[in-house]
Amino acid sequence: MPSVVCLGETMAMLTPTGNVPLAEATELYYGVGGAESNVAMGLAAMGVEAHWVGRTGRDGFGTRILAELASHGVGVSGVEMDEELPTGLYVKVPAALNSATAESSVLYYRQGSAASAMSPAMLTNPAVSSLLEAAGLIHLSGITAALSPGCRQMLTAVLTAPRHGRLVSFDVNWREALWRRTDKAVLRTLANQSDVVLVGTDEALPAFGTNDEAQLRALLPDTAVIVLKNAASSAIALMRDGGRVEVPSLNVTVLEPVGAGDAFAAGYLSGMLSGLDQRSSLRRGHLSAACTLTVPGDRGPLPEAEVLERILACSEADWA
Ligand code: KDG
Repeated sequence: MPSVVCLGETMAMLTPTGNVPLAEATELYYGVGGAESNVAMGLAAMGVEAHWVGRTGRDGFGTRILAELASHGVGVSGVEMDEELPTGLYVKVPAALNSATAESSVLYYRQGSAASAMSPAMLTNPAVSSLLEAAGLIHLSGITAALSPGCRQMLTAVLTAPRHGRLVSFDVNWREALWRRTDKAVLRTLANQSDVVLVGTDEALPAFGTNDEAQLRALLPDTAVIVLKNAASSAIALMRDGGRVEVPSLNVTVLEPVGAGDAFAAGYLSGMLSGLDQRSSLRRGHLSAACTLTVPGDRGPLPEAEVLERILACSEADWA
């Protein structure tokens, strides 16, 4: 199976333990989080050779991130550690504590981070360029586009370089807090240069100005597919040629939603890379997302391979 490079920022993550508000917390759980590296870990768990490429500070957080990713089987040979700039940090305030919104909220401490200094220059680092050249798929996200002008230029450089059959997937990963001062029009351009675009129905409107299926399809180049995810009900693969495949979501009790989109991406992309059709790839996406939705962390463990195959073989009527 082809290897995958997931390119973006990974941060240290802190979250209160014991279901108390941040202001009263005395203990914080310390982990790592980043949309693209979550996808890399999800892919590695499914047997895909996956690499995370990005930048951290040469600090304890950076060292922890590298160790954590490596322990999940993700390649980190293309990671740069900045001697001066710090690793980004985010604080996750779990859903149960946000009674007003019933959604997890995040506080970012990533402005001026080592990853925000990514630019096209990083692609010329020999360790990075060799991974990119060998990859069958490069996975990007809209988060990176919001980090800095250099990050946007780097995404453009990846997307406009000769592909030689290499695919690019782009998860919009709309993060309201990151787009307040940046023109989001770039997201349409990036989607238009990608082979697979993943977007939530709740993200499509702020990111693209529409959640109409025909208009979303029109954003894509001829050969591309856009996967429109409505977390609670279904995921729909929309092909540029008019094809449409819809698969209902699994009915699970959601404990904590952060990371489920990344898990979906990992499941869907692993299906695609294994040569599965859209329906089977979407089912893999849902199953992988369900494993994350039902745990408090950003990543849930997958069932054993044999159980996974049995669930995937069930009829869709049995999924609900
Ligand atoms: O998708 C999960 C991510 O939101 C989380 O891991 C942190 O990458 C992150 C971000 O920018 O919000």
